[in-house]
Amino acid sequence: MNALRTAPHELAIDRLNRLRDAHTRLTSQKNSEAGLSNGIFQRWSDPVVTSGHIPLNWRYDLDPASNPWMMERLGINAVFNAGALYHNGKHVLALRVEGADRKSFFALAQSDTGVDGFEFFETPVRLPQTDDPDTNVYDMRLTAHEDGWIYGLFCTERKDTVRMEDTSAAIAQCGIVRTRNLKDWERLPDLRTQSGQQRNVVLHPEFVAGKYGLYTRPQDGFITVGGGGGIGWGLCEDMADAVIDDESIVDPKIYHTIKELKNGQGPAPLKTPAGWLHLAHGVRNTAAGLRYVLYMFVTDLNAPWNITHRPGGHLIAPEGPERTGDVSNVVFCNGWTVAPDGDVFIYYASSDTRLHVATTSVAQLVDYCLNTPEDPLTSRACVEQRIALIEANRHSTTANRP
Ligand code: M1P
Repeated sequence: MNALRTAPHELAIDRLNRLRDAHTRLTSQKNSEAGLSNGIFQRWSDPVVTSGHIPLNWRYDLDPASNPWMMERLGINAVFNAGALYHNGKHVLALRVEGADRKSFFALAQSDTGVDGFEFFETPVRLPQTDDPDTNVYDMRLTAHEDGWIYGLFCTERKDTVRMEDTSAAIAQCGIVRTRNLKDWERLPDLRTQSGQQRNVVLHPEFVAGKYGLYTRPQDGFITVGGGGGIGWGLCEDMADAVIDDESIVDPKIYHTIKELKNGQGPAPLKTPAGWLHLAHGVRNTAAGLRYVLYMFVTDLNAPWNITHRPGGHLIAPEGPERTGDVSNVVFCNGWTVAPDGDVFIYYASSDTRLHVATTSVAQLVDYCLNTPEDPLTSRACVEQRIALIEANRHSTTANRP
């Protein structure tokens, strides 16, 4: 066997043609609604973006002379947790792309329909660095703020230098960038709070008493939130020097609920006449590991830290193939868009691997939030809730029609 044999030139050309065909087939595939919805949101048959959607020239050296086997040179492991914004008539995603080397970075892609046809910007985002460079960055939340900037708040992760002997010990904090055109990004200093670690920090889109409002998630450890946790709220004077002195928990984790272990704000909340609509993730522990689901709540229009409605249980939980991936049994969302007609596109990732969309409308989400009973926290009280529903149906003429 000749271990040093070279590939014939035709092999590279043939593989390149086949790769291009397969990529075009995947990226031009039309999406379709997946079955009968629950009336709250509609799932779609195909993920909207996967590792296979990443442009070929981001992964392959396309020159047969330097890549005779037409090998993938820089693999992509996963594409998930995307920030999102409806901007200039397009659904824009700030995707978390994870290379085969485990480092995540941000890539923007946009679509006219919001459910398929996402086209990537020419290159990934070249994120400006602070004096303390990021090791890893992920989960950007995009907020079009009333000050005129589009902010991107994301998790910046660095080695915990106090615990050098533990190679997995890390510190998570909130990095901040802003842009006006989604192409040129200005890096601002990281958010400073009283918490040793922060993740899932989200900027509220409007000023509150002349200040910037932020949803936070203080945590004691890198994975565990520890004794505190919950979704927090704080104000800061200036995003160019963002400091939160007072942080209070507005949505705590609660025993034997979908957010028993930890929770975190998803995208920036949506303003509606009924209040601010919030989407968040809740985590509980199981014998099979952590289970992440999505849930909603509503806050007061004039006091966006004050929860007025808490529909019980999850809105979206992992289903079917969504259940498996790099971190199985996870759905996570940090981006949604609203089209001018009030249609809402919820971009949720499954199992830290791929990105899906669920469609609904502001009207449906408001109805869901206002009319879904709160979690009454005990089995017995849950049974009473269900019997009340059964009783109401017994007396309803529509429900009893043959
Ligand atoms: O692996 C699941 C998720 O874990 C983290 O979220 P949280 O801090 O709320 O537990 C994040 O790393 C997120 O990116 C990831 O999807």
